[in-house]
Amino acid sequence: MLNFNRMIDQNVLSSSELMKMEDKYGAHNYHPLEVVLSKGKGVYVWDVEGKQYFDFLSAYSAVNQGHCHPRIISALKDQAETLTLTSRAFYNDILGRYEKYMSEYFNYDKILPMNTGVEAVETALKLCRKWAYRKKGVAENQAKIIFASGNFHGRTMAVISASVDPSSRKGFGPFMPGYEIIEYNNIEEVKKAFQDPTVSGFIVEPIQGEAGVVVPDENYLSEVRRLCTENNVLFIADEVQTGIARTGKLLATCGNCSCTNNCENKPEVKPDILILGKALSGGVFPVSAVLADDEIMLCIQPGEHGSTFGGNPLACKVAMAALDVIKDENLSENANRLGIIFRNRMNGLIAKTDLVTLVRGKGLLNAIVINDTPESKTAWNICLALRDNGLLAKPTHGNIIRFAPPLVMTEDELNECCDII
Ligand code: IF1
Repeated sequence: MLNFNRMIDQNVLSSSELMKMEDKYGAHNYHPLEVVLSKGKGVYVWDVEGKQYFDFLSAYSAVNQGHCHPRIISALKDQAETLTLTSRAFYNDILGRYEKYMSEYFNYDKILPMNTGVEAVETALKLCRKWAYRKKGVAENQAKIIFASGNFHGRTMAVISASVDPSSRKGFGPFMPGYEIIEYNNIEEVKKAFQDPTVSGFIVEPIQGEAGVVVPDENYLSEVRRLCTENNVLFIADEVQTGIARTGKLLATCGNCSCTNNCENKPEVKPDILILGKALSGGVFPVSAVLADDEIMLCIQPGEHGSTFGGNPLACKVAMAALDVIKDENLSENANRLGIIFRNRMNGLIAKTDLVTLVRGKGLLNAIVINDTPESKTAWNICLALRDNGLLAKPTHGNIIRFAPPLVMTEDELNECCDII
């Protein structure tokens, strides 16, 4: 059908014409894989020439519910024709409902709604500093926040100040003071860092996405939780990528949220501040959120933080539909079950070839490590070959390929993807 359109509509541009247009008129802040997408539905995307692919990246885990999920799209359409934005200068009839929905869904007193993941991370960092001065009693401007090396929390100045990745940080100085960076998945370093009484928060990804899907030891997060409680330090979980069922549970920290997964919830792992984004909207609209209980959340008073689009009615309706889909379609269980199948299939592959040395991940957030140097083009070339065989994925750092399909995938579709890989 798409090819037919091309014959009759002269305005249709080819992939190469469109890539040239982006190159000429767009900033060169990305180096995309050479494929030009024009349609998405469920686990599939199509390029402008009409070729179909499995999407094995899910827009970096933003389309967990699959591309253009009908329930989310109809929520978008309905609200878009009614009221899209009031600003927070006035109340509206959607925000309160959304705030109640989110507080009950994730079991926190309150939510502060934002738009992008990094805005939610910044909001969490500001909340942590406010709490340090108003509740913990740290001297003004002395609050310290601990980050884990290998972290990725977004691209703003305050956040890249904590990055150890030269491509995120080099040439953007001077950097934000008041940070300390410790080794990820090293509980001794947490203990040491917490000796400093000005330390007020520890922000950490339950699984490090951009670092190459690095899964910490089984007891790492519960130990972090225990040490944060003991030392009066806020446990800040960045679940922008790992949240919303991606790792086989509603949250990778599996706080005692209201999900019906009856997974072995360890209430003691519940973060003090929870950061969500990406799939919170099913990839339909930028929606992010920070959740916390009153003792922390009320440290920000009227006029001390905000955003033009934060909590807009359109975003709220889309997010509620996106979370309904997660629950109604049991996407956490599906991700958990398919993730086990996927890793078994990859381990079968590893046994047969020395090109792949390792598969790691949880749920449907996985990565394989290619047996070559990070500087080599091998992982990139493998992704080009995957593309030519109908599956889209992209390397993270050099020799690591992340695999993160939409959570609505069926077992047959997953096996078909494993056959392609
Ligand atoms: C890019 C990947 C990178 C995130 C976590 C906050 C944010 C992200 C754990 C900020 C965003 C995106 C950004 C995008 C590529 C992608 C990414 F890991 F997901 F693949 F970069 F690490 N916390 N991750 O992963 O959210 O402001 O982007 O909405 O910047 O290239 P954002």
